[in-house]
Amino acid sequence: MPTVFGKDNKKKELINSLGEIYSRIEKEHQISPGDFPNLKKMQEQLQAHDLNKFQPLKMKLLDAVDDMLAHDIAHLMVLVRQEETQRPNQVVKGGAFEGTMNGPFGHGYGEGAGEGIDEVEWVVARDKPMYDEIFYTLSPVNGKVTGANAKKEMVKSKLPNTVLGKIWKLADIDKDGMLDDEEFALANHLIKVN
Ligand SMILES: [Ca+2]
Repeated sequence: MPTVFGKDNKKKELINSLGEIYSRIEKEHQISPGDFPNLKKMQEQLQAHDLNKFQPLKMKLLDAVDDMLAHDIAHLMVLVRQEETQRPNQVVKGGAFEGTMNGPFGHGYGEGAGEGIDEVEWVVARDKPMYDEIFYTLSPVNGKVTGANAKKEMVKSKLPNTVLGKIWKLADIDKDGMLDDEEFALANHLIKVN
């Protein structure tokens, strides 16, 4: 889990690997090195940039994305594949979806849980107003919707319960069993990319 030093470490990591990132992007998109900002200058700018000024949403999402990339996406994709091949459900305990393994979620499935993950941060931010509108129809109390209410909305996706349970675990960042507007937006985004 990210620590209080996470932001500084992230910055160091980014600065140190910037050269590598450049060459990877060059290869992947066939861009000539001359089209990039000067490496040294860019590193200096990053050094001077205070990542702590990022909005909480961004930092939360960065952490969540880190987490996903680290282990959850792989797991999620395995679950999706299992559903697609009609193999027996794997038991996943996940917040509001706990104990409802045999609910009416028989035949939803996705295509590539990893799709769009690189852009998850800005995509979520871009679509947030849309998710907010849904959020406020779910009777939030003190800025949060209950697991039961969020679930009512999430099951409309027709995704299998195993996958929704996993998404719930990813999206309920502070693990309080409820979703605030940012967590709800993240949950909806994860549903969308499934
Ligand atoms: Ca929460």
